[in-house]
Amino acid sequence: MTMPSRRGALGTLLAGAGMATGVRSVAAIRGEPATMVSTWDFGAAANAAGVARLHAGGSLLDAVEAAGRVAEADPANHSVGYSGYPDRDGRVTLDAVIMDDAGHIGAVAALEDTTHAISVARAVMEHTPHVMLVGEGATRFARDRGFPATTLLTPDSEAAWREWLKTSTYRPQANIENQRRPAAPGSALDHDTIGILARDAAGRIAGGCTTSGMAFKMHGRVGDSPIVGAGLYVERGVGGATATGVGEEVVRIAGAARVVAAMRHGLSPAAACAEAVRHIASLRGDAIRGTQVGFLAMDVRGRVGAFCLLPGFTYAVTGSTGDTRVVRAASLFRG
Ligand code: SD4
Repeated sequence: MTMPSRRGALGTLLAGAGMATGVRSVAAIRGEPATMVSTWDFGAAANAAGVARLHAGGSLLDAVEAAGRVAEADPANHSVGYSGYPDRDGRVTLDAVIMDDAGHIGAVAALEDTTHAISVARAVMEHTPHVMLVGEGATRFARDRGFPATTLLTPDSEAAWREWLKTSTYRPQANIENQRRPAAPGSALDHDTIGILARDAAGRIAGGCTTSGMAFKMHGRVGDSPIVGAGLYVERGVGGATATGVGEEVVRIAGAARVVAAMRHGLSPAAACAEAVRHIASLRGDAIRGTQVGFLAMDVRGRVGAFCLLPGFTYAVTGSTGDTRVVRAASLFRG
């Protein structure tokens, strides 16, 4: 078998990414490098909390955790932490991960009865010899570490689940994350996952991801979000990437690790995200029709880029002075 040369493989990667239209890295907020980025519109509030933590002297991990906790505590946000939509058995199960660029990682999957999954993930990182705890073991660990037991299923999310039971059709809806309806905060349209990347002036980087996963999933299902290399990856000297959307498609290609690898080989954050999205499309063909996957990446210089399968994925970029803007990612398909 002839192996492609290193140069040949990179050439293919670059050519593929270059084909994407409208793929551009967001260089900065008014010329300044980004400090923090998060997925979806609600990433703006999360970034504000994270940057405030940095300004107060917190570490990158402190900033990532603070940002994740904003989404987790938001009762109007039905797929992160409190009031997350349950699985098909009516149980709210949370997945989260946190990592820095020095090889420290912690994650939980299928955590129950605990609002701040990202903090439990950090506790796994800091207080166990392991990198991930799941299910009952994760929940027991959270209690042992003093995280309060909280009922995460609210009347709104329970009502949405009971409505879903009438058909029991599992069909993930694209861009449900941004279709928040203040007038109907229990609606099945109210679902989110937050992926976060933070960077300091020295170019060090950390990230996190927290979610209740796909609404009405099978009990025990774990998506991409808590899996290092799928929902999140950061690498010293290169940058970081995070994913959102249908996690099965992200896990299949080790998505975030793939984006970071492409940046390591010289692609911009936007081109790296586009390359990963194109790979999913070529691998899956018709099977991903109507499916959303979005990648968001930031390199060590503070350049930011994103790309997605379907239009509608947005992300929040915060510069070093604290200015934030929400940017719409370019997509492979028109809809
Ligand atoms: C999952 N990727 O569990 C998550 C869901 C998500 O915005 O990102 N929703 O598959």
